[in-house]
Amino acid sequence: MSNLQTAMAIIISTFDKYSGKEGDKYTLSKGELKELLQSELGELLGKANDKAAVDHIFKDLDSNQDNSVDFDEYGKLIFCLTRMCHEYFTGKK
Ligand SMILES: [Ca+2]
Repeated sequence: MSNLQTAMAIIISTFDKYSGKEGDKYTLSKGELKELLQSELGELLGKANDKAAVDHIFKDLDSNQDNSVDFDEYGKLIFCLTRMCHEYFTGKK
């Protein structure tokens, strides 16, 4: 598998790992999102421990406001973080 295919597989399996914990197994509840952010992105986000920050991220991602983060909405998180890293590494910002 190419690196990109590996990355996609990881993005999918990470979603599944947390979305299956409680309630609807195809979406992330706020608790599940919080756990994902802390366990998988803690170093990158730093303040994911901050409840207000988690609330803010959750609200931003939940664009259809059904109080859960589905795979499309999770995709936005991944893309935003990837773009942030890209800007960081290319020195654009
Ligand atoms: Ca949603």
